Amino acid sequence: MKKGFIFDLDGVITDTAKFHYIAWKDLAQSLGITIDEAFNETLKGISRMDSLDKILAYGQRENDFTLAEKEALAQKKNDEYVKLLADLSETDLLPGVHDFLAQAKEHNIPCSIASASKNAPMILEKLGVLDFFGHIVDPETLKKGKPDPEIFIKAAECIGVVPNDAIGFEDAQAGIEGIKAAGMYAVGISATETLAGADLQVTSMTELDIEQLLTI
Ligand code: B16
Ligand code: MG
Repeated sequence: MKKGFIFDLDGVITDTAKFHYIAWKDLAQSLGITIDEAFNETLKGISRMDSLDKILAYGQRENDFTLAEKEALAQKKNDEYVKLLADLSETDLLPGVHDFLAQAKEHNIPCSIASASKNAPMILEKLGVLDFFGHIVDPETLKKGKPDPEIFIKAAECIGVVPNDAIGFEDAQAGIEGIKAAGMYAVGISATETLAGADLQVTSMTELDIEQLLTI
């Protein structure tokens, strides 16, 4: 019997990747680097600073900036990203998410968020689902990002569930690897790519049967 659910944010609860893309593309352009949507795919689930490092390396500009300059660039990107989120609302929840969270609440299943995003609390509030979560892991407290299992282990611990009794929901390969390394059941959510190692893959949350999942 499963006792807790751990959710990634971007790509699982809502699709913020398109806004990350616009903000990174503009920043990269200002540095003379052109990125496309395929490159943006490689940034999913990756922290803000690691994303910047990947972009600079892609444009062969990795040795051109001090740490302070890179922090300013990351801040500039985030300022634009946050502006793009201004109109985010409940209508931006991915299909089936609200229903699934409401059912989890009815079953008294605690839920937490394991996202690399420092903007997660603000985004969840705008989406109107913040109250469904007992805990949001602060990515600043982590030693390693996904695919390391640390974030998932913390997310389970904070809602009082042992990893073996938890189910993790992810849209990125690195996330699925982290969930499995944490010793949890992994549900992959993607309509476009096959997530290797997922115990179950669906194209959207509308396909999930909570009663069935709980008995796994
Ligand atoms: P922020 P997830 C990740 O979210 C995004 O997929 C990734 O593109 C982004 O760089 C990262 O959050 C950090 O976000 O700049 O808001 O702190 O998939 O882990 O929910
Ligand atoms: Mg994601």
